[in-house]
Amino acid sequence: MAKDMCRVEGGEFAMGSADFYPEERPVHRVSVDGFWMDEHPVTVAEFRRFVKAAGHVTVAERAPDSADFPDAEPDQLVAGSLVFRKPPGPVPLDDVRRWWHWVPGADWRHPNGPGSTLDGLDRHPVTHVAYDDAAAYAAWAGKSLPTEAEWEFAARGGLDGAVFAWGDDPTPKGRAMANTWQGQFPWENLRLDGYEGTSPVKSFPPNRYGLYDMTGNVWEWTDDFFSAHQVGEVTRPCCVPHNPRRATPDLTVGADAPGAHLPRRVIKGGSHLCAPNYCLRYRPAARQAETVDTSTSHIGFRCIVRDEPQA
Ligand SMILES: [Ca+2]
Ligand SMILES: [Ca+2]
Ligand SMILES: [Cu+2]
Repeated sequence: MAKDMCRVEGGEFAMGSADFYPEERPVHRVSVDGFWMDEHPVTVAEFRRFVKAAGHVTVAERAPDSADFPDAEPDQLVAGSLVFRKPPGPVPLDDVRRWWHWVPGADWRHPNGPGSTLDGLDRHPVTHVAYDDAAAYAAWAGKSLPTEAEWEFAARGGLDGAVFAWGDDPTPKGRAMANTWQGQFPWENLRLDGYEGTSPVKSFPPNRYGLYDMTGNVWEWTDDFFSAHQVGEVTRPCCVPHNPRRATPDLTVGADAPGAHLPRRVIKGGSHLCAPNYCLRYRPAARQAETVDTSTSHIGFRCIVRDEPQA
């Protein structure tokens, strides 16, 4: 198969978790077919090759359409992206705008905003990519974005029911197993894992399928629309749902938030900004809704190649 991909044999697993956030419930059996998966998130260097070859312009590099944001002032309709900025001291955790800033001119080439560069970041995951950018890359590469079930099955690496991609101990033998946040989010980053922001891919051990950075480093887009609870749950033990999907948007999710009319997809795996005091989401079961046109400094993606259906 293509280089830098890992084989994930099909199988059945317990999807979700009963022990953390409500959107991960209920735990239910799911099966998936086999596939190949990128061994690490798509890097800056890989994304640059795609942009050069395909001439792709990312969502963050285009001014938002006024039709999508009828209430916005014209000077707000400029290209940009969401950048995390560490506040100087403790802040209440009830408003993400205390650390997420919409920065005009931030995009994959300028991950920290205008003036920032990609120097030294070639092997870091690409960031500031919206769902359409990830999907365009996948199509160009002859690959696909994983469904949520495929992503979670791969992240678990065969450790059915474990809390983390490597087992139940957050730091086995004191070792950091993923790039997350240690200290009090969002102001105190102790960097016990060695990294303040994103890290070069493969800086932490792979899971048992040979996949790196599944949890932590950057969140990863999946192809599924978000629903408030796990989809495909069945109560009859005879019927394990096969790669259950949500293929149509649920517009009731986030209906009271800005951009409520925009569909939301599932992102998986948490990021370098996940800290136990705020967001313990560097786990295979963790899931979050993200509006499809959103790009940030902590979301990237990876692709899969499904087996040809047998005739
Ligand atoms: Ca870190
Ligand atoms: Ca990840
Ligand atoms: Cu998080």
